[in-house]
Amino acid sequence: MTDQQHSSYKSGFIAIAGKPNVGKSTLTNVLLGQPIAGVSAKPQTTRKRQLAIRTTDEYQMIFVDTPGLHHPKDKLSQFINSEAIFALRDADLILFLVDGSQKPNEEDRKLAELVHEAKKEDSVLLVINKIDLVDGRTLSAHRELYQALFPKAPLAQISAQTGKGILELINTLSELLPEGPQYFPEEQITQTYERDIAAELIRAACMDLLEEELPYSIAVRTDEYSERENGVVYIKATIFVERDAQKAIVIGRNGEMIKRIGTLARAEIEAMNGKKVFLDLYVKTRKNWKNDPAFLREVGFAAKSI
Ligand SMILES: Nc1nc2c(ncn2[C@@H]2O[C@H](COP(=O)(O)OP(=O)(O)OP(=O)(O)O)[C@@H](O)[C@H]2O)c(=O)[nH]1
Ligand SMILES: [Mg+2]
Repeated sequence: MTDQQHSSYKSGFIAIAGKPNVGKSTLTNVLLGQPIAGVSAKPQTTRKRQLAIRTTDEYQMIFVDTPGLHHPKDKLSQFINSEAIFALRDADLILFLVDGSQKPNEEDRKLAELVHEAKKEDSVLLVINKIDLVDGRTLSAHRELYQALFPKAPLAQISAQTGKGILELINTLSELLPEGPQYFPEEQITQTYERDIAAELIRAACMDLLEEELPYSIAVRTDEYSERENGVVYIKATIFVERDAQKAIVIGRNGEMIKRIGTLARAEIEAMNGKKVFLDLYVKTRKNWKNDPAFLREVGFAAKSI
């Protein structure tokens, strides 16, 4: 890098904020070009802040995928909300993501209020996602309602699923980024270890395949993550549930369900690390783990800053 380039280098933390299920983690993966964040069709998939670092000769964008804010019921939920709030507070830019296929609701409004309270309205970019799901007229009606939440914010419209609008979004972000240093080495794409990402991808597979409330009772711990001589990554992981009845469901009749979870998770992990993966999954019951601080630390919910 030349000195001249260096003086105008841009960088910053961009928090991807939004209510549960609007597509924050899908967008994070698209912006990075590979899966590092767990995605599922159910809300409240993401529990921890995760960085996705995109570095070029001109800029370094550090995206922070956040959990969608929701009503706290236990120690785990308190942790999840604080993760989102810290990310908002520390960000240079807030990418406020909404679901363009629906009108704004109370959750969108509450979150927008939090952003206003944090006096961050000048650093917000409003991004309307899921435009592949609606026709033009509905979209423009919804857009107006969302713009009322942030009247001064620049706007982008995307589909994180099809990739539409993503290049334009990146261009807009690069214009909004402040000048700054390259915080992370250029080959670093996240702050999380592959073994922790693997646990998140396994949990997201559980969330996608299991019905009703059960996914919210799940925690995943990677017990072993090692590369064998033949280049295959061996991963041993334990899926924790809250009750024995849930354990039976996760395993399924003749082990059918755990097999499906393993197949889906393995494909995602292989896309993440670019290697062949052997995945060895176990299921255990751990009563009331959501309120057990020692266990929460064990599965990575330590109150640490990024
Ligand atoms: N049709 C369509 N679906 C999308 C799009 N973006 C995301 N989705 C889907 O929306 C669902 C939720 O996506 P996530 O990325 O997990 O959402 P999130 O905002 O991270 O959710 P939480 O982590 O629970 O807060 C998944 O089923 C995605 O496949 C999009 O542009 N179009
Ligand atoms: Mg998410």
